Amino acid sequence: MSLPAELCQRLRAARHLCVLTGAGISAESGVPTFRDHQTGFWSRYRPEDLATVDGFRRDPKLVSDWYAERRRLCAAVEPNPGHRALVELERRLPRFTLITQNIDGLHQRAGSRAPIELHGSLLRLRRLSDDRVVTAWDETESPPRCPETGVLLRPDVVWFGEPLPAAPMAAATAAAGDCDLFFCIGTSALVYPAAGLPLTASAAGATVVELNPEPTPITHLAAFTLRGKAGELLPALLTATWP
Ligand code: BJW
Repeated sequence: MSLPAELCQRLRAARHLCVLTGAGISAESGVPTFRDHQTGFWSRYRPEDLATVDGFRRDPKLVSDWYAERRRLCAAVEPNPGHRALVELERRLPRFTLITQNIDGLHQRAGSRAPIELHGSLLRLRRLSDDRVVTAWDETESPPRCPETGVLLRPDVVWFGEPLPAAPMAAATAAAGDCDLFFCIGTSALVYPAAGLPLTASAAGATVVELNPEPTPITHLAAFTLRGKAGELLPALLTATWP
């Protein structure tokens, strides 16, 4: 695979690499993306039924079952070479920030140190009544309820119309505004505010690089666009940069 020599040079010299990942980085592990026309979640389900609080209030069992099924799937799959290449980049560069929209925990399982989770995590639930986070519950109960109070538990994720958690969003915005290289990997860049981060980086003077088999609305910002699968492109980029 031939990769731009200038990109390898900028990566080798990077002071701070900031990476934003989306569902595409986990696709090669066997986790469906959201918007793929054949296999994406939104080709089979309506986002307003499964990824809004109104959908949850209407049918908590349907939504809880969908997240329980995703928890089982994610527990059964493994991080792929794309996740692992990011761990290697973290090890090689003086400063590295990983921001993910994914809730699957695969970056952590690959060994990434402190990924910033913008959309929450599959591995936590929280009480619908007061947002208190719960890490242990009866997985056979649907919808699950708080063991102490009996109130409904919802996934600790960010649904449409909900604000992103303040501290992770602030850390992500600060990193995007203070990096010299920004990689946008496996995201359709359609969902805000995460999709605004490459714009923040670009406006602050960073070189934006897109790794995605398909063009996206942020492609025009990218100085380099690598078309292909993250699990192939990232290891190849590592080898080309540090032969
Ligand atoms: C590969 C590959 C391979 C495939 N290798 N690549 C501004 C403008 C317009 C709208 C808005 C706006 N600001 C806010 C909004 C509204 C809304 C929004 O953005 N809507 C748009 C869709 C129009 N945003 C929100 O509602 C957000 N909240 C908010 O703004 O709150 C404001 C507020 C403030 C104060 C009070 C109250 C409110 C919240 C958004 C939450 C998104 N939630 C979800 C579900 C999370 C939990 C879960 O996972 O179940 O997050 S939706 C879903 O989309 C999920 C994802 O994280 C997110 C992004 O998807 P992603 O990761 O990009 O996946 P895909 O499938 O779209 O793309 C995959 C890509 O991979 C593709 O490009 C492929 O080509 C590529 N690919 N194989 C590399 N091997």
